[in-house]
Amino acid sequence: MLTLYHGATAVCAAKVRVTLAEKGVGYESRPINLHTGEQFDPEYMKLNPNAVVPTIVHDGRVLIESTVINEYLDDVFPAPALRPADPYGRARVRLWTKREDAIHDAINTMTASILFRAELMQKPPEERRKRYEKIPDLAKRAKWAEIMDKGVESRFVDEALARFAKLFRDMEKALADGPWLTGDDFTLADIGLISFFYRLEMLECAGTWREHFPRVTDWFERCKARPSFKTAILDHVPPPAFESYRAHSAPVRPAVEARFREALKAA
Ligand SMILES: N[C@@H](CCC(=O)N[C@@H](CS)C(=O)NCC(=O)O)C(=O)O
Repeated sequence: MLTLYHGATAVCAAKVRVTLAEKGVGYESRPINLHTGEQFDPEYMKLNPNAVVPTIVHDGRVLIESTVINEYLDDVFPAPALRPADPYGRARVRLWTKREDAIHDAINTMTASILFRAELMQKPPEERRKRYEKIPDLAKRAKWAEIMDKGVESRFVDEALARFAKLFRDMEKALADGPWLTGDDFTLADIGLISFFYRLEMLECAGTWREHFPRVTDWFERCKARPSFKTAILDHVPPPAFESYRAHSAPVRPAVEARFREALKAA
């Protein structure tokens, strides 16, 4: 029995849903509403003390951290394999998945500064602070406080854009050797980045990757053509979310894109 605690648009949870979909593994769905703060429910935090999704419970055993969960799922549901059998091949996959926390942090910076901030600014300061004062990780809490104050002018946005620029360059290079990040086979390396790219697309930010990185652009189209993209990502995003993401990003998009071009020069 497999239970997945996840959020509809939560990109880390989507990583796990893609793996489950690729393997055809069903699960009991436990949605956690991140907007209303269900992640801070003490009962949920007994499972995931970081107050984040995803969490799985498999045969009574709890596991957190999307990258670790994906490796676990690949071990316990071996077909189809999402990592090569040989140690060197597995290490090459891990070189990509190791970066996912840093890239996720950058994705979170963009979403928080463009979308969450706009939503929270409509609330009184006291209520606004409550949203992030419960975050257990102090560095993440400080980042949220700065983003609420400065929005896309925050230094965290420049750091995020620099991470994307470096990632896109590295991906473009790697994709010269095959359709997927580690060569001929679709692996956890690819899975770990799909929902992040989709978030960037929804926010329409750093979208100039399409101008500069044709192989990355084609790679993302290949990812979207897989049935798992629809069942694990698209089907979970409520249509109003698209409108909301686009509407909030429109006013800041030109400035963000300009700074992304600067980041590309330095990457
Ligand atoms: N490193 C963690 C990150 C999990 C994470 O931050 N999840 C986000 C959604 S993508 C979340 O639950 N955020 C809730 C919050 O920040 O309050 C993982 O990969 O599982």
